[in-house]
Amino acid sequence: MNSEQLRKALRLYLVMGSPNCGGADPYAVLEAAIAGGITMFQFREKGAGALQGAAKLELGARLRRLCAQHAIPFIVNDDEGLALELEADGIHIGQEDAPAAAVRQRLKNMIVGVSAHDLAEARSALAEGADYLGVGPQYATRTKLDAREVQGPAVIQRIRAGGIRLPLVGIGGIDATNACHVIRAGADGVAVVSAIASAHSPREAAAELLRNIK
Ligand code: 3NM
Repeated sequence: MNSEQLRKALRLYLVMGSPNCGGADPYAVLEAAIAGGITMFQFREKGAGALQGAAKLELGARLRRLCAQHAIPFIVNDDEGLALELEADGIHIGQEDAPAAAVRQRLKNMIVGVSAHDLAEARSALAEGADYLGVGPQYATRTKLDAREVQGPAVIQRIRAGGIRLPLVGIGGIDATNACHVIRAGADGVAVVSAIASAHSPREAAAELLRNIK
């Protein structure tokens, strides 16, 4: 996938694992979200009640197949072994995870996404070979307990003004009411967890988000 294809795929990026689905079946949530129009998916099985070991692998494999059937890029959060095992399209790593340059080196053919919180981190991620950036938290979030201070879309403007043209998504507290501000600040797309995964209708939630960022 080239950079322009990746930019398009990042438009509406669902990030989730079973703890984010409020008791609903993650497979059904992903199926509905795909029907609603999500363009990329990240398997992030983290937090209280997250599956481990074989159960995590099994769920990942089912979600991976579903994405493949619909040509939705499948990204694994922060676990190189799992990304390889699931033949993921890519991996997403945070500032606290393995260094991006080493991951880039080991997973040559995968999409490598990196979380960046300011221009300096965006510059190092670019230098280390990141394919895209996740920038957050844009707004207050209850999904990631160790999220940093809310930055607002202004951080995306600063990263773009600093000359970083890498494909980029905003993340953190994004929903249908505020997604347009993230796009206007210079993001190629929005990454969301709860706005879709905990919605009464993930399909409608995805469709509404998409309408608001067109
Ligand atoms: N990363 P929700 S915020 C996974 O700031 C993640 O890097 C963040 O969840 C960051 O869409 C976040 O429910 C959670 O607010 C986003």
